[in-house]
Amino acid sequence: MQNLSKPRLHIPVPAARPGDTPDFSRLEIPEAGSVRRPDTASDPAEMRDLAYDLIRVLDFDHRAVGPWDPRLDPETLRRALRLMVLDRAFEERMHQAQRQGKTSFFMRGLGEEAIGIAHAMALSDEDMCFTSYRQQGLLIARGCPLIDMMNQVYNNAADKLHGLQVPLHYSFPEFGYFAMSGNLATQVPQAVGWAMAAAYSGDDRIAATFLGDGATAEGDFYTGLLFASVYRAPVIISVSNNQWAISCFAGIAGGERTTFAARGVGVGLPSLRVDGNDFLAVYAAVQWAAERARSNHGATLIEFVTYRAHGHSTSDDPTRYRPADEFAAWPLGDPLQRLKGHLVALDEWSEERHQAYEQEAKDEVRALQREAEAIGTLHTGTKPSARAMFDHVFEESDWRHRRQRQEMGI
Ligand SMILES: Cc1ncc(C[n+]2csc(CCOP(=O)(O)OP(=O)(O)O)c2C)c(N)n1
Ligand SMILES: [Mg+2]
Repeated sequence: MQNLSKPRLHIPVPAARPGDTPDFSRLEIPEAGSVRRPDTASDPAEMRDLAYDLIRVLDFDHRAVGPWDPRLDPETLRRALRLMVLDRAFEERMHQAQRQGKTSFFMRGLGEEAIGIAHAMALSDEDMCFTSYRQQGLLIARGCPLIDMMNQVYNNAADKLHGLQVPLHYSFPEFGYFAMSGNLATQVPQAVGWAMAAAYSGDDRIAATFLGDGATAEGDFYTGLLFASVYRAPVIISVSNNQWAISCFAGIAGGERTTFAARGVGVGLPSLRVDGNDFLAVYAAVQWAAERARSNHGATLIEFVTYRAHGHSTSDDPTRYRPADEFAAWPLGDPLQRLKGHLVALDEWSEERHQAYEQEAKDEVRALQREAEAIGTLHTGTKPSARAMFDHVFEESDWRHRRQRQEMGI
């Protein structure tokens, strides 16, 4: 037998590299309001089309249209916008602090703020979240004190995690924020298992978990999806497809031939694909999935199509692998500007109010930052004691730890 043409590997390559004109022509953007909204009790087999479509509510004229419009009142919309502004101000300052050598590492969710914040607002505060590192807005929206987050980023003496975790790998169980796992996608089986345990023990809370497009390539993601589907676990699995996994474009994780939402179709999960930069669409999709989970119809997979506007982390230089002006060319825009545009069009917000609130948010963050830095930063002030390495990890101390502690004299 002779092959007609020899098998050759296909290596996906991004549409544009540094110096090229950004090219997002592969992204099909349907009209806002054009995607149907099935009943939350629908059979997943009858809604497979939604995994390949794109749910949008805000059109490019700042109007909210179509069946997914969650019809939020202006005060709720203003709250969402203020949270996005505050989140952005917080992340910007912490990023700057890293550049000044005050912490070792930081990551931003610039351009993806709608996702964490809309989840916090559409879920109940008691629902348990298993996040990746780009949903800091979720914690802010749940009222976690910014100073506690800063102290963790600085790993200073007031860090509630005693310097045991990488900066911004928070753990705030009191805000329904499970200890963040740095190993990609491991949070998916954790969330699914938690949701299974909650359902099994008659707890009516649900779980939500977040991962990136790149992390979907991990086996943990598929294992989690399967368990979530088989046992109808009350969990929402949210994929932020921000087009990049550090320097690998989403095609390397399989985003070239099909959608990330389509991964759920194979295991029989209802799967939605949503404009992640449209706060209203994100809110509506999470609300839909939460209602489904609470009414015993099980899990939902949601892909949020968005763009990672900043570098992956402070250890990354995106100018080495993508055009510098890609975010400006991103066809789904900036989530903060889109929500602001909507509120202004409704005559419920103005440029003056926006500037005033931006200033207020920056001042608040700056004042808290001074407080946190007075306690300590990476190289200044008081630090968690070295002994903390042995405490807070295991419930009961092991003989090896005792010996190591003796060796260190602490
Ligand atoms: C199991 C595992 N493999 C690799 C890494 C290193 N790593 C950290 S973030 C990252 C890229 C993740 O990209 P994506 O899932 O798209 O999320 P994003 O950073 O874009 O939000 C990689 C490879 C890791 N932390 N864990
Ligand atoms: Mg990514």
